[in-house]
Amino acid sequence: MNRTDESTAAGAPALDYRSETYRDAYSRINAIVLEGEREACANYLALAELLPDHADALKKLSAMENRHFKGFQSCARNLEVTPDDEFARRYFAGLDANFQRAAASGDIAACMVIQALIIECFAIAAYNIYIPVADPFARRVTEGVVKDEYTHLNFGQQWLKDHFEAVRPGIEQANAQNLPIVWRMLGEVEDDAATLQMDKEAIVEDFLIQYGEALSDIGFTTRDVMKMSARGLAA
Ligand code: Y39
Ligand code: FE
Ligand code: FE
Ligand code: FE
Repeated sequence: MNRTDESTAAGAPALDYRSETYRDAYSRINAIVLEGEREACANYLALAELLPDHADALKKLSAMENRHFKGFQSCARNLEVTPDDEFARRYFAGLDANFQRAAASGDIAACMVIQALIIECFAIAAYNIYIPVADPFARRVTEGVVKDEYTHLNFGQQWLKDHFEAVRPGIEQANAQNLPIVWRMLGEVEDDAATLQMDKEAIVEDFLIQYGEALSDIGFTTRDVMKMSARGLAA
């Protein structure tokens, strides 16, 4: 390996956060994050409507997502990047349509699986892998955000656990329908993520740890967790 003193401990070349290449990839990854945060903000408000008993807590989660959105907007401004919102809307269209359909039919379990389990685990995995390679400004922002995302995951996890017997088939169905979409989404931005020195396999691994821990806490057996996590993984 031809390492210079500008390379990192792992041997990867030093990132030039200001380069055209980095900022071009960032215009898509940051836009995805912004679209995700925007939708998460709306999704928790939709859940507040569906769960009046938890409305106050859910509105607080929604407000946190709105702060995340603003934080990541400042990360783009800091690097003078214009997020590719068009790309991001298309990117999230499948998951968003499934959430909207579930919300419209009052399927709270599916809403919880899509937003609070799958999307939150996706966020946690992506942010954990991003933090060590982020520019110093974005690193501070993301460190604050990822703590909140664990709170969001825990909220959905607790609700699904409290209703496990009733919602078990709904969780399995929502998992089967939405997990393959997430694996596809990850594949779609693999190259842009690599430009940011975010390794796809590392994101998958972190996702599987968070998601598996959540499912087993909710009440699934190890065998269930394995089956459910593998849905669409190799596709
Ligand atoms: O709960 C939340 O805040 C989640 C909406 C945010 C998800 C952000 C998705 C990030 C995907 C980045 C992909 C990098 C490879
Ligand atoms: Fe968030
Ligand atoms: Fe969140
Ligand atoms: Fe946990």
